[in-house]
Amino acid sequence: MTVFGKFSRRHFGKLAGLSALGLGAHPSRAAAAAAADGAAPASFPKDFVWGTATSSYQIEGAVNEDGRGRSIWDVFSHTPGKIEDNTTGDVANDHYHRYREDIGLIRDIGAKAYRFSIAWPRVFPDGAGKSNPKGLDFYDRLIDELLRQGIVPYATLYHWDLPQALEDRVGGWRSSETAKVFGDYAAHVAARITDRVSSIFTINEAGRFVTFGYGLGVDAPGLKLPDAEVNQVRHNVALAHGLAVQAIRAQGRPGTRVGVAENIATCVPAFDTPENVRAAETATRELNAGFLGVILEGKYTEGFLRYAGKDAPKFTDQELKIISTPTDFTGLNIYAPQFYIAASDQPPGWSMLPFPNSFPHMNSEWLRVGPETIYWAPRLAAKVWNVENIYISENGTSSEDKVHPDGKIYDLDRIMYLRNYLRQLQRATAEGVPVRGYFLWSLMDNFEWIFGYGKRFGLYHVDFETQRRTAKLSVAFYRDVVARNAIGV
Ligand code: BGP
Repeated sequence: MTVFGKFSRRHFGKLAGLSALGLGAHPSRAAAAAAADGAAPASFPKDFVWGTATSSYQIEGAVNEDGRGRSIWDVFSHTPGKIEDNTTGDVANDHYHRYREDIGLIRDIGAKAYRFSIAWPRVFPDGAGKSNPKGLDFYDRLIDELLRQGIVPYATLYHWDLPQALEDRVGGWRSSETAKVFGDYAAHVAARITDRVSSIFTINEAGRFVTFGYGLGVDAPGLKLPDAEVNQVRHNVALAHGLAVQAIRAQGRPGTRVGVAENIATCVPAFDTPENVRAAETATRELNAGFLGVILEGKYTEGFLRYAGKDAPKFTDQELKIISTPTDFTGLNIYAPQFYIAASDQPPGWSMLPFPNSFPHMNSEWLRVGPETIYWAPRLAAKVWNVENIYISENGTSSEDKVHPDGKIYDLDRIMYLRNYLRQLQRATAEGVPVRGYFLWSLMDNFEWIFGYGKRFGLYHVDFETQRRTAKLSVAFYRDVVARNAIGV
């Protein structure tokens, strides 16, 4: 009998009991075990960046001010039948005029970072050529005010508001000309703001706007193109990203950091076995091969090209080089589990399991609840592409958010969602997954694309009649997380 054999079940029970009290075994493991139960506070790494996020068309309004050109979302939202509640972003949160007050809301949360986007048609009303001298003035004011209030700006260059002029002239993202002029726009912005902004996201959620805008016709510009053209659109967007990275390196202040913000196709192991985890890794690589993969690997996977067949995008080696210009970080927008993956004996070695109808979702039907998604997505991305700096560039939920007779908004479902997702994010950081920061979508209710004002994602409630902002209960929740850099008590 070995010495280990002498340990009886009782001994084990005793050790387990001691560690549950935090007295025995390995102290940090005991804390981790308790944390997993939702009991003990679980800290995020020192210097973890806490922020909130918004985008230009969703909040700015002022669509006809200071020389702004039209975007594809102006045209789309004004087309009858496209937006659920027949609204537009014409006024939205009137943030163009109320940005000072809105930055005060961020400060009141205690968040030290803010991710906003720049409207390309404010800067180049025709998409290219002559810049609008007043175009970047607003962002100068915004950035200066953020810095004055102690908040670090993170700028996004493209959050879907393509200049309509480019759509009309060259077919928008259908043409590589749009990628080229996006590079020029990136250079122009970088030269102006990188003395004060050191982190820039190029493109937000290509995965969404390419498929929904150009394939399914649901988002602007509302096209239903055949697969070959959709694949070409996605390739052009990836090229735009690469050209922007190079332009920022050339025109920006040395040390400016740049990366993409993508709604990675989220693959979650159906349950945690080594086989399912390996299957989820392979699925993550293949299902993201058309955008994130080509950016991070410099090539389309064989699986992607085989699956696309004659519809595969046309590209050159030179383009692949540009697309995969090294970046400094990778932004992942994480809301819901998209695919539960299991290992399979059949090629390609993994399968997607069907969702039961009873799978729970939040107030937005597409927003299935799967807190573990925010653990697996960065972990798998780090493993598959070896990325070193990950930001959760968006995470959050809609909620019905009715104002209670006492004037308050008790968004307990949002708090439930955030509490569970942040637990899983903490688990990722504690295990060494290199997540450096988190941007909660969104700072305030806003124009939620095809849902208009019908879906509320904000930490702050907005009364769109009066433009009054009111903190929801989740502001108190998030403020506490940020202040303690931890989740749980
Ligand atoms: C992300 C977008 C955000 C935001 C959020 C909510 O995809 O980057 O801009 O809108 O989703 O989505 P939706 O309004 O479609 O419900």
